[in-house]
Amino acid sequence: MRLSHLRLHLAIAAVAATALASPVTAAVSRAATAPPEPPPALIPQPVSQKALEGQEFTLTSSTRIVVLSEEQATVGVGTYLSEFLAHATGYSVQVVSDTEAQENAIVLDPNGSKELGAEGYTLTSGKQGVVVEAHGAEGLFRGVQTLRQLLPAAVESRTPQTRAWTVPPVEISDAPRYGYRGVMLDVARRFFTVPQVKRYIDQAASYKMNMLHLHLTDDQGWRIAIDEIPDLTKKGASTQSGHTGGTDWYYTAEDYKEIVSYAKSRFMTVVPEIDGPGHTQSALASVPGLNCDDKAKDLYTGFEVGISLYCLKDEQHITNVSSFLKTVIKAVADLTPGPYIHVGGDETPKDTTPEQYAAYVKAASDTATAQGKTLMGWHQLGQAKLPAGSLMQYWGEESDRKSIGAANERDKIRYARKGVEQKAKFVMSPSDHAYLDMKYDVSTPYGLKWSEYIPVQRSYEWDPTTASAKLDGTGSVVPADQIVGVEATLWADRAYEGSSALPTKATRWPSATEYAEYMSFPRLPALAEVGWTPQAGRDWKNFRQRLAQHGPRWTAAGIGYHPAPGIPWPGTVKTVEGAHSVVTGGKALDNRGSTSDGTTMILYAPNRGSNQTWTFTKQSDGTYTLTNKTSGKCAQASGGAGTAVVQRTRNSDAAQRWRVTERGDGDYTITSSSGLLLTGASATNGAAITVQEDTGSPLQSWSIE
Ligand code: TNX
Repeated sequence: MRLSHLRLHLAIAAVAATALASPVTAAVSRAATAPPEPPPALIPQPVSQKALEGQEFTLTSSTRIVVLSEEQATVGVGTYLSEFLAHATGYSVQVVSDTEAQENAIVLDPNGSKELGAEGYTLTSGKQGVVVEAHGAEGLFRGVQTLRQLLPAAVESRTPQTRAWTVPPVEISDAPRYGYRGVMLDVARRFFTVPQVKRYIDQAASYKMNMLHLHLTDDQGWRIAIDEIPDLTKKGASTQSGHTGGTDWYYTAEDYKEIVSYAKSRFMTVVPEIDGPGHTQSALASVPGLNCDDKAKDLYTGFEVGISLYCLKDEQHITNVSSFLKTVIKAVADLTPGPYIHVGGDETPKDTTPEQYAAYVKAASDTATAQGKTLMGWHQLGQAKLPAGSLMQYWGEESDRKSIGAANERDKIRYARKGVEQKAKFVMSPSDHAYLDMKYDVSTPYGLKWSEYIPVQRSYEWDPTTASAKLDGTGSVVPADQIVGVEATLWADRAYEGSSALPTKATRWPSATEYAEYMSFPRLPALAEVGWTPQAGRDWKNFRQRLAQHGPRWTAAGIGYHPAPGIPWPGTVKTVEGAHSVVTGGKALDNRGSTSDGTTMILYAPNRGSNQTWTFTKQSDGTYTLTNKTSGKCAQASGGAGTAVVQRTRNSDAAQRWRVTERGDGDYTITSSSGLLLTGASATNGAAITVQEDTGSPLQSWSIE
């Protein structure tokens, strides 16, 4: 083992060195004349990445995948890669187990140093081939996702394409920031079939997500068959939000096992959630003894939250609930190899007493613990006594953070604190960054906006270590050493068109996949990078460039993504002329919705509403007027440096004429007729807009979207 290990290192070094040294004339002369290739657009951004000199690797029909192990999981990564490549290349790339690296090969070496961690890897490519090295199969799988992104976008196609399959010469060394990087599907409000879940697993795994949280039960449906309680699915699975009459809107044990094993083949762990004591109408409608009057409730297909609660008012009913949970949680735990059982705990009705809540958490945690599982739940669980090592999922937002340190801290903050005191670990899912069911902006057909509109930039620009801190980043409620990762949650309460209102008979309901892809792409890749890449390695302007290059990959893969504004998607021609949002520091130029003359302009959370829509009209001198869609009035500098920008009825004043200049990073400066720059005072809601000398401030750099 030691020897072959050493030989292998030599082989890698040889590949790299040859790549560096090989004086192939064609490559050198091309390098001398052609502009340098842009660095490959990798998401998540690796920890370190270096372009090598020399030639690219070209995958051909004779390339082999050489796995330096006979272990099943490791060979499985080779087979996975071969099957993936077959679709677009049409090649059947042979997978062989061997003890040495070879040329014209993709070498998968699981014998790398332990220091790489379970998910870390290195990848070196050159003319001779590609070597991915990791400490075990999982790291190889993550590295293979990187290799996928080094190949041309067409490799994502499901049908054979004719073209050269090249990998640029690079050296990458990588490992994740966090060990828990999750996605959640709300299969309760909207049922996802097994193939739909598998498709989402593939998409999430391609961005190195490693946990799949299935929200299996809620008011609107119960989605997992429990042998001992057939009514749970016979009755409880017949509904979903807005719909009745389902006969197969649930997973049989076989279905669930199929999901678990498919996820495992993509190195994702399934986290099943059985929500309670609220969000339980589907159970209350199926099992009479869970209700205080021992009568089954009606099924629910509505759109509210906080409407239901297990009966926890007396010993008898606490016993009923406990034995129900024992049966359910044992059945689910038996089918789940992963360490976690998520028992919900969110949004109980207002009159729920602390005793009732505690009785639920005790019943749920006792049985989860008895099954050898780690308890997971929404942060509300912190208010009750938790077993050691529990995992909380924090979903507070900016308005909660504002209350930190005040006499009356919000519940979300108080409960998170109590979880922290009990030494729980945390997964961060702040609703105003990580909720994939929030609309991007006013024009998003699906989803909700109770937390915030979440444009791509907002899903990207946050740091888990300050997601529960005061707005200035201090006083974090959840300390960094108790954070294990992040999760992107795709709720499905409102998975229909026109979702700002309740649905009607005429409402169009997209397929679960159509909904999932539109809401997740491009935000899932953004959140994947939040979980994987060190904070210091992340930058929005750099990310949006890389993200744009993934559009063609999604098109090739048939992913129905949202071509969000503000991302320089290839093939789209950018014009300043026309209607735009104008964004700096993640906030948009906003006229406060005012129609009056003289109103001062501000920055506000982007929503692409008419108050934030500005029509740029080119003047004969090359400058532009900026006309607001709500008021029909033009942005005007009211005076010299430091004075406010206001809106005024269109006039011939030079103060309404703005010069728009590209900065070279995709953003613009917007300059008044007196040579002063449009400037935001701070990246906060309500911040003033003035004209200022060029100070180099990032709030003088505008994205015209
Ligand atoms: C709140 S956040 C919920 C869900 C809804 C979601 C909609 C949380 C733990 N519970 O029941 O689906 O908002 O955005």
